[in-house]
Amino acid sequence: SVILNTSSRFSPPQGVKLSYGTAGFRADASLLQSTVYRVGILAALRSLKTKSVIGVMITASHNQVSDNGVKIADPSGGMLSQHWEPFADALANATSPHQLVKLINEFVEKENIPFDGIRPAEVLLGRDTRPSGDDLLEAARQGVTSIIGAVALDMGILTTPQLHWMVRARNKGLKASEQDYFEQLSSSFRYLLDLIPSERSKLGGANEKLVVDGANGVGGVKLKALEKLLSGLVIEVRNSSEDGGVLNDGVGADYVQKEKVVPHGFGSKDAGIRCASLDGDADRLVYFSVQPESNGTIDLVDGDKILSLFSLFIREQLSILNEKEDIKNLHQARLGVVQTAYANGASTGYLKQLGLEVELTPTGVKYLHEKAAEFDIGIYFEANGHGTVLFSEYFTGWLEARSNELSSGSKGSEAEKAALRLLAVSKLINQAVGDALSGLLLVEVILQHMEWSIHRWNDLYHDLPSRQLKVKVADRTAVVTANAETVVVSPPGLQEAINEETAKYPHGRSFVRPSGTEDVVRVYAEASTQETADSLANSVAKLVD
Ligand code: 16G
Ligand code: ZN
Repeated sequence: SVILNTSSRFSPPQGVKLSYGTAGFRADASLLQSTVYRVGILAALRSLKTKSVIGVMITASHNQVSDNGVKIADPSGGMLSQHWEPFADALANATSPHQLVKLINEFVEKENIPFDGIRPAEVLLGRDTRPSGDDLLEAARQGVTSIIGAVALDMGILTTPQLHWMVRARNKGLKASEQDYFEQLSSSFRYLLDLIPSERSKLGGANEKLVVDGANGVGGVKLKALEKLLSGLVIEVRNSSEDGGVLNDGVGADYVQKEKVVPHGFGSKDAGIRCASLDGDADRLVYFSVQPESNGTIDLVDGDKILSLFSLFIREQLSILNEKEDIKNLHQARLGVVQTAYANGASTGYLKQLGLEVELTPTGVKYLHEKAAEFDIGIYFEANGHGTVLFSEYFTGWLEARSNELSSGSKGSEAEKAALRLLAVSKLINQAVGDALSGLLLVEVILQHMEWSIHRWNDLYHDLPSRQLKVKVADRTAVVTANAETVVVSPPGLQEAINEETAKYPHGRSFVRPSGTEDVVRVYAEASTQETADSLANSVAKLVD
């Protein structure tokens, strides 16, 4: 069985109950040594069980710099199987080394985890720029290597999506270094640029420079490295981690999306320019433009609008494919889009009006990702800017076969170009998890393809005014929801009361849900004006209190 010689060095914090939520474990960094060590153990076991490479990422995303966190990337590069989450909780909360070893042995037996030494566990470790990351990475390394024969590879400072991408690539037997990641993104970006119809001027509004807010984190550093390999796009990065600002402090995608104001380092001098903002670990992306003569107010182009842009472009390529008869063995690809209840009602209306299949899931990437994977092409986005495009293996196989035919001599019809574009999108966009860097490149190339400015893009539809509030309650688990968090089933009577309030407002919509990352109940409301959205949110918040 298992030997844990280092476990006594890390004892869990007293009186803190940790739970592996939508974002893994997250807490003040000083509380996390023992948890991260135990997640290292879990990752090694997961690697043995799946006979694959597993990832451990140390980050607390958009949280303040003193927090940190840890989460696991499964063999596909996606989130840890939900089936193992309760074991993660049990491990993190085990109070003694003895209890820890007992839990592990029981779980190894129950899950039939092979200790035959045929394939040793292998775990890739990454961290963001938080100062606590170094020590926590060491704790993770010790956790992994406490399992006999297990190998931990320190991949250093990375964005979260880079680590997920590497895990996925390793398990597919592909090249998986950071340089390989940069090369795949930059070459598929170049390829998409080259496929822009030549009659288009390539001098449209999207060709001016893009200014990016790096949240004072890892994303800005990596974007600068990536930009060196790019042609056809000029990027200015502000708020990069080496600029000295505080991580996520008045900067970053979460701040910009929630507050709807410019991040530090941006102001009226930037009015009208195309700007983007990454979050602290670069798995979220939003765009914005500074309103002229404003006090820092912005036009926000959020995840819903990125989803809409991707949907339009992909739908266009699919319909070119479907129109042309010269395509042999045409596969009618099923395209689906996935949102959460936070998606602005105007975006859902717009997508449905395009004739797209729109699905709703609960908040949290694992739910959206799972749903999107049911389609040949599944596009998912949370309004907060986390999302990606998933291609089924069947469909990429079909596209690849088409592109091979093309390279073996045929002329390059419109339909073939559409197939090549889709194939390039499947390589540019991170198939493991939402990735601000790959998402940004896809936005940029689509804007150039369409010859659109950020304003033209933002005008696809107009967001309904909305308001988010949070309510501190004694026990947030008392609020239980159903139907992708759109209705409350407990406490009894609450949903009826919400319905009654909502009915008073034209275009009113409101829902409440317990947060997965904070000890609060969140309230969302939208209505036809900002005043009425605010007022609806306030009345619903009172019902929860
Ligand atoms: C986590 C989730 C994010 C979700 C957010 C909601 C992942 C990787 N991240 O950050 O998708 O939007 O939690 O937070 O799943 P909340 O539950 O506090 O509202
Ligand atoms: Zn993040």
